[in-house]
Amino acid sequence: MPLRIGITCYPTYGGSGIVATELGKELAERGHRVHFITYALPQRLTRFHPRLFYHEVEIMSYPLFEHPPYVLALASRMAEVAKYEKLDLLHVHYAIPHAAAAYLAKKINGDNLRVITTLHGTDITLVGLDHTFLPVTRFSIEQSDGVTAVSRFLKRVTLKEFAPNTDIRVIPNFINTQVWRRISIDGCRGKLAHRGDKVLIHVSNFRPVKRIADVIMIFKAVSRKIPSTLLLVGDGPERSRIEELVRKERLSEKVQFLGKQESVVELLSCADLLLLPSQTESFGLAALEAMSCGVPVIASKTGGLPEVVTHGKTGYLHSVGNVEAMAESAISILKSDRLWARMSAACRKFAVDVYSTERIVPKYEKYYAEIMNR
Ligand code: GMT
Repeated sequence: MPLRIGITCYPTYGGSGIVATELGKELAERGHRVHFITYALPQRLTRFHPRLFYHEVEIMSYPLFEHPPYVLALASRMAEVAKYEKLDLLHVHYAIPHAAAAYLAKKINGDNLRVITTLHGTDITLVGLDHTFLPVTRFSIEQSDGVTAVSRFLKRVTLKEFAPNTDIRVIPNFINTQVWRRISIDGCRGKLAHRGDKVLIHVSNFRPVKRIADVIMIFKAVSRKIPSTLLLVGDGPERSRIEELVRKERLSEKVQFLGKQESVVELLSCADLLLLPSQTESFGLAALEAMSCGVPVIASKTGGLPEVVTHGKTGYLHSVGNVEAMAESAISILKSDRLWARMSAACRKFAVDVYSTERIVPKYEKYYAEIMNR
């Protein structure tokens, strides 16, 4: 049965907003009416669809408000949209502060509205555990009618750290494998790298948790053995520190800072290997995007990454900070065309078979139906 669904997420940064937006688009394709309720237009909400709507959350400024009360503005907008668009459920992505706002909206609307919270990562592993947020985070998770986590790892951590008296369903992230596929782009490598170079790539929001200094040191070791170029895609607080490191290590000729990019598929299509040596990742959407484009991954054996990357088959996993082992694994893939081709094919197959939109989105629909019937 088609539902009327409100979706709230962080619209501009991070994987949780991307997943929420892709989910909303896919649900609209499948006949549901989807209302995004966010403070800015979600990054990936780029085309018109007759069943997709966007409601901006306006935040009033007033001299007394040193910190404008966003949660209240969001809850008010959620309550309004729920009432006038007759929403069946609100699906919020990233618990803080969205689950608390949804709880308020539900109370305003007289409890008929169902609330589903999807946990994405640092809302649990980092921010949510901070004592300034913990009681509200636990409360709003427990008050949600349904809770999902994007990996088995994240479910485990949530149960351990928060011990909420609620069930958590694992519904992993997904990828549109028709869009995220290796495309052939004439001369792309020639424009980005020296002739004959292997191309390594890292895509992130340049936060400390990504350990980009490790990316640089892995690349340094690789480039000593194999002519190669490193593409750094994205931007964030670590950028200038990493630029400094690249200059210090005399790698400027071989490392390209591309900043934020729209066409990541094109860049991945020119790449031979993705480096993702993060401190932690609840899932690692960047790894899945690369794999869907046939790019093997070298990553940390941490968090949910082992649920995405299979050691020895679609890439290699090593303990956090083990730069030497990661560099050795990278070299072993890059120096053998046969191994690369086998891994590249396995990456694509895994993305299609396990994490494609077609596999995962029906799990959300089934879960919605369960929650509506409860
Ligand atoms: O914690 C973040 O980095 C932000 C968060 C987000 O909202 O983008 O990322 C998390 O959610 C992604 C989508 O589910 C996951 O792919 C990332 O692994 C996860 N990040 C971390 O756990 C560090």
